[in-house]
Amino acid sequence: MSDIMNVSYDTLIPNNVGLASDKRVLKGLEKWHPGYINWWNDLIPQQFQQSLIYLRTAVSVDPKGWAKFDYVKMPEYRWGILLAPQVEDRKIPCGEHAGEPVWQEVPGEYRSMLRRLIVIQGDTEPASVEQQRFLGKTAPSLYDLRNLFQVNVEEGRHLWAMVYLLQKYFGADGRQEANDLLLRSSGSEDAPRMLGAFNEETPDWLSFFMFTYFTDRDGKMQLESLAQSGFDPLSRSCRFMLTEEAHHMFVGETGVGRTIQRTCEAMIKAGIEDPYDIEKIRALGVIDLPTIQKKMNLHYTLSLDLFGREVSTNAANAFNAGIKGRFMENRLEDDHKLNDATYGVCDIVDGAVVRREVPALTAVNMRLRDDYVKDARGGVGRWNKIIEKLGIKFELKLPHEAFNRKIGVFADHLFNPQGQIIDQAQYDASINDWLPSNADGDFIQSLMVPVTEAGQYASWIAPPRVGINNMAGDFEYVKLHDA
Ligand code: BYC
Ligand code: FE
Ligand code: FE
Repeated sequence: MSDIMNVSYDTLIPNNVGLASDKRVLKGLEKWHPGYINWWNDLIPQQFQQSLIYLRTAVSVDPKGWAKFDYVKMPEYRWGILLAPQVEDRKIPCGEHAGEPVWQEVPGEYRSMLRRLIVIQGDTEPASVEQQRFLGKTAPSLYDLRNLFQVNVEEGRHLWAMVYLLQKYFGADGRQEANDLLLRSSGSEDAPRMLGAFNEETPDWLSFFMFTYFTDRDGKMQLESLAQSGFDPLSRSCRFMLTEEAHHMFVGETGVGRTIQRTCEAMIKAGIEDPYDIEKIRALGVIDLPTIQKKMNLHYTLSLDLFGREVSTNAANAFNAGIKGRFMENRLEDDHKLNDATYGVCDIVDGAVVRREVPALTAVNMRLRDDYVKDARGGVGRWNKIIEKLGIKFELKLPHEAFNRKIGVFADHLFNPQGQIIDQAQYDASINDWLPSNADGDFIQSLMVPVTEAGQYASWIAPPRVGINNMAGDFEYVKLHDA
């Protein structure tokens, strides 16, 4: 593997892991490949499989020039297996083995823990593509359609990344897990995806943007933690996945931002000042800000559930083993062992939400969630700037973490978005003001009409400020194949 920067295209599966000379793994992956292609072909509507889409493909792991843009038919996308360059003399960054050389092979005592984390990570990737499978039919522009498919093919590649680790390092049970990743499916009754949020629907484009903002951001946080793993192949795999992840969150942030912008512009043009004048605003063919707030409440809280329980022995074990670190573990300044440290976790005492100190080792999930909340706030601030600049009096706010939760200490009680415990009657009376109702969903659905002319956008969303790869405003991002 002299030249890790360059990707070999001489096998069916592009890679920088020397697959050509690793016959066992190459064979395993070639065996897995048809099932993957079938999964893809069954999932994505046929008309789009034939279309030419302006996609970026990872062709190198050099941060300065890793991607190439070109028209591609999706089934011909080169899903590659790419690891970020090895860091020389890298040490296990945390836990009881902190400071020892990283593992290049699976440490036997942590095998099942490691496999479980890789399988969970792998499971979310195809799940998101399944959740987004119907959106192509209602894309508000060719630009957005291209972005959807870009995200989808890269989530497909992330699945490949985890399948490679399973096949290379986990033998027969790894191959079994790799096969099972194609058997489970989002929302299925018999074989659902593993984590809650990945069995929810992504019914419309506003949900898609919220999902890529909030849920892909959980992906970012989890990948950052797994990039700290003492199991070096996992670390390198996740480090490269993170370079792709940035675009997914960009799609989310700008998508929501453009939606907000269009709403505010339409209100001003029509002389509507009150953001709660919902009927009038909706009649303009845009999504009112309170409904955008409700969508945000939903996707944010679903994503919070993905951090697991506030106090978790699973998380403590993974950290202590050096299998999963904290966010930016290598930049933190403590002993990286957490033997005596404590951390404040959310809890409920006498009906009020409080922070309670617990051993920091058991609070690793809570800490990552705290880091996530900080990270997620940034974009909300930028969305509010758009509203403010256009002169509308309205502020989007992240709801309290206790609201609408299914996992952890908050799951057993009902809360309002301010974080106060409420009873069922209060909840029922207000829930339609806090989460999207069926009527809200129907209204948004009514706006989801496809726009397929280059440079044109649906009524409810503003054009982007810059094109992908600096393309002009009327660039044809997708050459559609007639259905
Ligand atoms: N749903 O001790 P706890 C992405 C289970 S997203 C269902 O807190 P732990 C992407 C839990 O499994 C990133 N079950 O668990 C984004 C456990 O069950 P068992 C995906 C849940 O392990 C967009 C029990 O409850 N990657 O990449 O500390 C598009 C006790 O909980 C849930 C990862 O998540 C839930 N939400 O924490 C595409 C990284 N939460 O084992 C892609 C790998 C908890 O007792 N995963 N449970 O039967 C992990 O690090 C951990 O498994 C979790 C859970 C943080 C998810
Ligand atoms: Fe991903
Ligand atoms: Fe992603």
